[in-house]
Amino acid sequence: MQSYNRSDRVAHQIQREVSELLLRKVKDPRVQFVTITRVLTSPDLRQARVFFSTPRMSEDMDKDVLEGLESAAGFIRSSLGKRLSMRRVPEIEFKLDVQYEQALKVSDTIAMIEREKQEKRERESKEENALERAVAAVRNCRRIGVVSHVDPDGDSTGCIIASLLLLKALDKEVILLQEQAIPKMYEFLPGFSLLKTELPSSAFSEQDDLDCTLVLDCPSLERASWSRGDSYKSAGTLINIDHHKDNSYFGRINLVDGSASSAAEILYGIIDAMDLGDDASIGANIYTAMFTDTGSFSYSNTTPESLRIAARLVEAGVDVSYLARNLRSDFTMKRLAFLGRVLSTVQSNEDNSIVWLLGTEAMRRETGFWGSTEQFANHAMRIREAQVGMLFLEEESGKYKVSIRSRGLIDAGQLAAGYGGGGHAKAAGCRINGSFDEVLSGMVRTIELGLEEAAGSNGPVLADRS
Ligand SMILES: [Mn+2]
Repeated sequence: MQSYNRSDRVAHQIQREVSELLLRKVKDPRVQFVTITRVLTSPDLRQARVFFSTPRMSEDMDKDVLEGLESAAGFIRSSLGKRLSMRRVPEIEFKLDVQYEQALKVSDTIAMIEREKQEKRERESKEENALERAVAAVRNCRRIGVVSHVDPDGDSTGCIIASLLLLKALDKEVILLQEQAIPKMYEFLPGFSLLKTELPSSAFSEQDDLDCTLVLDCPSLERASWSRGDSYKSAGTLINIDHHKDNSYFGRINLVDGSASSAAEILYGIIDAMDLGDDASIGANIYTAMFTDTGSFSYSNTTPESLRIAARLVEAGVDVSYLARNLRSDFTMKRLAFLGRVLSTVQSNEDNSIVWLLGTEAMRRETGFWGSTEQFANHAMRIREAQVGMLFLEEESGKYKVSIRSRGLIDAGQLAAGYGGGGHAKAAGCRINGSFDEVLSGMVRTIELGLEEAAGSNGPVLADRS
């Protein structure tokens, strides 16, 4: 476990440190504009090959840079020794990164083409007035399909039910193409029963073409939960309603806005254009979708526009406390009892920058709760000073599942990767074997080193575990 990816990590650190030293400490003008592109270390960590790239064009000048680097190597190595706290600092060899220089030229061109394409699509969808076209398409169709993404969440659920209510009101023949069932926790939503009464798509043959289909909250067609395989070929005019920034504009009509809080916020534009913007049942579904995708109107995607729509929905009679109660109060008695045990274990390091919780098998048995502990780790982050929060969940004796949360100074995904896990910068996880005390002290030490390092740098970091 200790040696997992160690040389990668050391290489990464050397890259960062050498870049930093060149930027701040080495005054030689020859190395002024050098970029350290990557570092390879030998498995025994005795040698490090440091690749660099330079914006200068001629080979003569590359030689100049190399000489500059080589004359600074001694200084860099001794500085590394102090900054990395390694017993033995690797020998350093500098090398021009030819691959990188070529890749740079190619990737610049590709990025430029992609950017132009994306801008063109965005322009087109605005120029052709996508909202008007979508409204006309829905108004003129007879049979219409509705689908959202796999693993439906609050946004997809709200969008689907709001669409069903809208289309029923317009007297359309609606086909629910969603393969995966909508989670039962949303059964409090007005219109939830339509999910059962609407004709399931299985009642239709492949030949029953649809006039048009609403594809909701899906960045691409691959993400859609189609119940008929790739039968979207018979799905008619695809109306793509989405807020993912990486949306592929797969629709005939694309109502895509990466700055919208939710797909529901965009769908509301169609609903309002159909004069149903003040319908409280539809509104409850739109509100629920916005509420969940904005973390109860608390994430940075909460815009003036989303709050304006929310205000209109409240005016229309949407009962916000009823919805919030149903969305938030989703615990069973056993789950809450188990959470209580877990919370009572809370501990932290000296300055509360690292906070951890523990759930044991014994607690499971005592409370009879064996279900999901999703979101439990978030409670550690309720300590204001906490930079990193962790939940250690005993899966069997000597085996722990660790959920990690980070405010951003430490890259949680990288930290987890150091232990064979993975995830995102702010939420990640891994599995660890060993005695709890040992596992814990190892991780706390690693994070403390990282936090120390972060205090003197400006990006997320992860300290070496040696
Ligand atoms: Mn969404």
